[in-house]
Order: sequence, then structure tokens, then C-alpha cells
Amino acid sequence: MRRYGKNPDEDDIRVRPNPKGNRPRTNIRPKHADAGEGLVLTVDRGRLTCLIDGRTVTAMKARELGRKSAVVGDRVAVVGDLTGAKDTLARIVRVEPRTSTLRRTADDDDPFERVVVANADQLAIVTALADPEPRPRLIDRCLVAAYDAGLDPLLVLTKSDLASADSLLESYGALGVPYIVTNRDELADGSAADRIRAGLAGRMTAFVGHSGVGKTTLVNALVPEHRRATGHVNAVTGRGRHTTTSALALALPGDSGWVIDTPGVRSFGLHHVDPSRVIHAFPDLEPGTAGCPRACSHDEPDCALDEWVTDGHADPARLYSLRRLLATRERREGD
Ligand SMILES: Nc1nc2c(ncn2[C@@H]2O[C@H](COP(=O)(O)OP(=O)(O)OP(=O)(O)O)[C@@H](O)[C@H]2O)c(=O)[nH]1
Ligand SMILES: [Mg+2]
Ligand SMILES: [Zn+2]
Repeated sequence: MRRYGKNPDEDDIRVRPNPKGNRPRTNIRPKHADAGEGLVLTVDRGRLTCLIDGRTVTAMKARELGRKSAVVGDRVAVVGDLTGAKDTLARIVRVEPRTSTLRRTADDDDPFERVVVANADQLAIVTALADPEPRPRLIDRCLVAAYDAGLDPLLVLTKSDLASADSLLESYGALGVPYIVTNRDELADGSAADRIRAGLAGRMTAFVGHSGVGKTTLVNALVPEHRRATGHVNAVTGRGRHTTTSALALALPGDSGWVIDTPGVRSFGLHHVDPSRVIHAFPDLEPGTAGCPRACSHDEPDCALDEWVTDGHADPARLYSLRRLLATRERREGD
């Protein structure tokens, strides 16, 4: 019997016979040369669902991983029973280096970072135009997190059947973030999904936002064979009900990319963010920082960017947008 360490569910594990048969027993730790390559699709109380050669395999962390954890989007090496048969449990022996790590903290003073998703290359910031009310501070925070982690942001504004997108789009115009506006009718006739798909092709896109903004509704429209539960927004509080409780990666039809539905967040803490990394997302401003004092926050009187803009090297609206984003860490979310 293989040992899985001190797991409360140990008794539930039924190890199936090794399909490769009588491998000699050895005390030397195997090098896992025969490990399967998996993609973590979802995590539920220590059980990770991995996609391996088209099969979904349930696995848990091997003890040798120690405190290292695997999250949705991680590429992992998996050993054991990889058939995906019911009641089998494979082991994750390695988490491959990540191309990106999207983190958040519960709030800005909280040093405890949670990884939202690994290896995503695009962040769809989903905001309802009404019901729940849009909160630009959260959008700003998600933008900062995306820039910090090296993900391309995509603004998805839902429920335009309830309110206009004009003023929000105006305030984000200078940032040049690509955006998509959707509404109920376009969801019903499939045109919303078609337009969004074009922005997702070939990418791994994580959908984030407050509860009730319509993340799961969009993901369901994009991956029609998959139906996750969606929830009504409370008519009195205007808040969502936190219907989605775990992140889930889904392949778009025709191998045209991946979408990751995530649970609604109340806040997006930026404790981990290094403001000096955010400037990299502003290639038009970055050269202007050459004349800045050491460790310039780019939001202080001696910052060289004011002169850079006054001298006509970049659009003042861009500097204003950068500073608004940098200031979002200093402000409280509800402001
Ligand atoms: N009027 C209108 N309602 C929408 C639209 N998109 C989604 N909804 C509704 O908004 C509600 C919440 O949608 P969900 O998809 O569950 O929201 P979510 O962002 O996944 O919420 P959590 O899982 O709680 O984070 C549902 O009642 C949807 O039918 C839209 O474009 N217009
Ligand atoms: Mg949801
Ligand atoms: Zn500066």
C-alpha cells in the first residue's frame, strides 16, 4: 500500500493496481521520469482535478512537495494511477515553473498572499454597469495586479441593458485597455460570446470581479457544454451571492484558448505589489523615469514624469491614469 502521509481521508483512498505491473520495489525515490504532464483545472479541499492527455485525473499533493501548493492553471507532474477511473487518486510530485502568478491579498495591509491563478496571460476584469453598481476602485486594483503580474488586462462590462457604459469607458480611455460591452440580449443570441471569443483566442484568461457581475454567465456562454450555476443579485443589497466557490479552468471550443471562472471577490488587496513594476505597463512613460530620484514612487513632487509630459513626450492623460492607479493602493477600496 502506498502511503499518502497524514491525510484525514486516507481510509477513502483505494489504490488501483499499477497498470504497468510488477515494478520492482525500491527505497530509492523514483525520479518520476514517467510522470504525466497535467494542467490543474480546479482545486477542492486538497483534491486537484488535472487534465492529463485528455483525461481528467484526481490527484493530491505528494508529501515531497512540502508546503508548495498547486493552483488552477499550474502545470504539474503527476504519478500513480493516471487512468482517470473513478475513486483513483494520483499524486502531484512537481509544480512546473510558472509563466505568471496572479496574486491578491485580502486587503492592502494583509501580508498573506493567495495565488488566484497561475500561468494566465490575460485578466478579464468583469464589471457590471449596474446591479451590482460598478466600482472603479476595484477595476483600478485589478489593473494594477494585472500589470504587476505581467497579464494583459481586458475590461468586460456586463449588463449594458441596465445602464450605459459611456462614463466608465471615458475614464479608462487613456489607459487604452481593450474592452468588451455585453448585455442580456447579446448573451441570449450568442453574439456576446462570439465577440468575447475573439479577444480570448489562443490565451489563458482569468475572469475576476465582484460577485454577481456575470462572470459565470459569460463563461457558460463561451463554453456551452459546461453549465456552472449562476446566482441572482440580491435586490435589496445589490450584491451577488457568491455563487461560485472555486476557480475552474475550461477549454474554449476548438482548442482556441482557456477561460478560468473564479469566485467573486469583495476586495483585491495589493500588499504584494511593487509600484515600480507597474510603470512597465506604460512604455510611453517609462523612458521619462530616467530623471527620477532614486526609488521614486512616480507620484511625488520630484518625479521627472511631469517634465516628460510637459515637454510633449507623452500624453498628460496617460500620466494622470498611471498616478490614479498608483494611488489606488493608498486609498481604501470603498472610496
Ligand atoms: N440584466 C443582465 N443580467 C445579467 C447579465 N449577465 C449576467 N446577468 C445576471 O447576473 C446574475 C449574476 O450572474 P453570475 O454569472 O452568477 O455572476 P458571477 O459574477 O459569476 O457571481 P459569483 O459567482 O457570485 O462571483 C445572474 O442572475 C445573471 O443572470 C446581463 O448582461 N444583463
Ligand atoms: Mg460565478
Ligand atoms: Zn518618478
